[in-house]
This record gives sequence, structure tokens and C-alpha cells, in this order.
Amino acid sequence: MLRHALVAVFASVSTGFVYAAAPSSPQPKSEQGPFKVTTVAEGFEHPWGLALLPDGRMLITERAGRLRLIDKNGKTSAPLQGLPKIAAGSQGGLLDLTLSPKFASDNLVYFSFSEPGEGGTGTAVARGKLAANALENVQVIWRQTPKVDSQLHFGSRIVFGPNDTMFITTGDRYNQRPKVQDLSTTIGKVIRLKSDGSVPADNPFVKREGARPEIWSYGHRNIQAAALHPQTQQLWTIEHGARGGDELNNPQAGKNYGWPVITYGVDYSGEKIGTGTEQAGMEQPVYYWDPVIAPSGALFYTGEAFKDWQGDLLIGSMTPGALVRLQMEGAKVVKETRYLGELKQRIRDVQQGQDGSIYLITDMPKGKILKLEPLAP
Ligand SMILES: [Ca+2]
Repeated sequence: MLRHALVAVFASVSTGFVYAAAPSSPQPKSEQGPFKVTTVAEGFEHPWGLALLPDGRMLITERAGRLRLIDKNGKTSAPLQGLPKIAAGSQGGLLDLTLSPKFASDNLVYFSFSEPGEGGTGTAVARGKLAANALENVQVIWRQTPKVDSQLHFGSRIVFGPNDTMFITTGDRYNQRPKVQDLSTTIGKVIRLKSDGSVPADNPFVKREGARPEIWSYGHRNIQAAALHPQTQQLWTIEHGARGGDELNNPQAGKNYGWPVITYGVDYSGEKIGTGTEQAGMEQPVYYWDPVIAPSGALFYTGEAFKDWQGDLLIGSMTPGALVRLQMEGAKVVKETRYLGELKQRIRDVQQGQDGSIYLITDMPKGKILKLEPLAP
């Protein structure tokens, strides 16, 4: 303890800052959860995003570029018509989807995808009106700039916030690290828009010359899990590190989350990345994982079915494959628990049903929709 205290004192003398190093995962073993698991539907090719409709139907994306409806009996539709041109391949394709907060009246579905264009591909977000067998009037409302020659690290979760805002998470496109700290690009950023795609007047960089006005926060590697906190209405994100260094963040307006300058991981080759784990002007993660969980899909649980889980953050893990539960006290993680490790499935998205049951999708060549319900009393 004394030694740590001394190190902290010297650090504050030498740099003028005292850092609170982020707490890391204790790497818990997967345990039996208080639920039974059933398969709702199956046979999806690398499903990526799931949305639960108010009438009991579901919408699911397949990375290969298909969007399907699933009725209440688990019957799956043919692919819906009306999607834009999608650059499917490697990690690219049709990715997240989410319903408009006013879906009951506007019938709008928002989705993210890898868009082909001059220079390569880029993450994009579009919206369209759900009809019986199509999305109608599809309109691209945001495009990542610039498009680059890469099929990796597209992000991309869509999360609605308060006051008609929406967040879009992105990635560093794997081979574009220098652009992540560059505010003239939207690579490695969290984006904040109005629901029609326009830029909110109170975004942090709207008045900074040379910066993209839609940027909310920067210095992110690849964010494939994100959720709005039900009480604070703030965005929480979980991003992929390289080898080690997956991070939980609570991104604040205009702040720099460090990639690729600071990280708790190393490169896949074992080589060091950046300068270390801490630097002035760069935020520490709330929590990090090493080894990684490969996070995708997240929500703050608010249901009645699993009362003990209310307020907890549930995250899909693709590697080793689990449902990760973080118990929170305010903005701090107090406990990590893992479930479903025995399935050895890549959990790609997590959604909550109206009755509090939890729906997961597995990112596999023949992926499934799984439903978690409480064990009979
Ligand atoms: Ca970081």
C-alpha cells in the first residue's frame, strides 16, 4: 500500500496530475444464471442487430445484408426489400438496427451498415418506414468520413438519447489509427445527431474550425456495444481493445478516450501500442478487461422478470462467449458475473422484452435468437 501511495505522490509531482487507474475485470468463471434458455428462431447468417416490435414481432439483421421480420410464432420472413447498397464482407455488412422512439406513430427503423463509395467503405446510418415486406423511403442520414480501404472496425451501435438526439458509435477502421485523434474525420468517434440526421446546436465541436460538428467524443477503437442509462440518460459504451484493453466508458461531450495513445492492451503481435495507460487530457475507462470479452450489444436492465438485475449493465461477449453482467453503484462497477459460457456462442446483441425477458442473438453461420426467462418459482 505504502509503495502505491508513494508512486502516486511522485506521479503528481512530476506531471501535475494524479491518475485514478481504471479497475480491471477479475475474470470470473461462467456460472449458472437464474433463468431458462429457449431458442425463439434460428438459421440466421451472422445476425448482428435485433429489435423487438411493440406488437410482439422482431426485426433482425444478417451481416450479409439481409433484414428479416419474425412473427410471434418464430416464423421468419423473406428478406425485406428497399435496403441501400451494402458492402458486405469481412466485418462489414448490415449491422445494427433500432426502432425510432416514436415507432408507434412514425414506423421508422434506423440501421447501420458499411457503405461502399469513393475511397473504399465507411459506416453509414439510414432510416426507413417499416411496411409489410420492405423498408420504404430509405434515406441515409449520416456517413462516416472519409471512406477508407478497410473491411474492419465499423462500430456501429445506434442509441437514442434525450431531446430527439441519437448516438452512433464508430470504429478506427483497423488500419486508420492516426485519424482517431484527428477531429476532421469521424473515424474512432462517438457521433451525436438529431433523429433526422442534423447536428444538435450544443454538440461540443460545432464552433471549432476544422472539426466535424457531429463528433461527441473521440479516441475510441471500435465500439460495438452501447446503451443509454435509464436514470441519468447518459450514454455508456463498451469498446474492443486489441489484445487486452476492452473498455467501459461513459463518454462525455468533447472528451478524448485515448486510443491509440493510451490503452490497457497490446497489439495482436504483442507489440506495445502508444505511450502507456495514462496521459494528461485523456480519460481513463470506468473499467477494462484483459483478457478481452470482445463486447457486442448492451443494455441497462430495467425489467421485473429479474428484479435483482435492475440497474445492471448486461453486455454480450463474443470471446470467450458469455452474457456479462456488471453490477453498478452510480458510475462504478462493483461486481462482474458471467453466464452462458457453456454455450460457447458469440453473443452479438442483447435486448429486453416488454415482460422483462432477455433476448440474445448469436453471431454464428447459423445464428439463433435465444430467450432468457426466470426459472419457474
Ligand atoms: Ca480508452
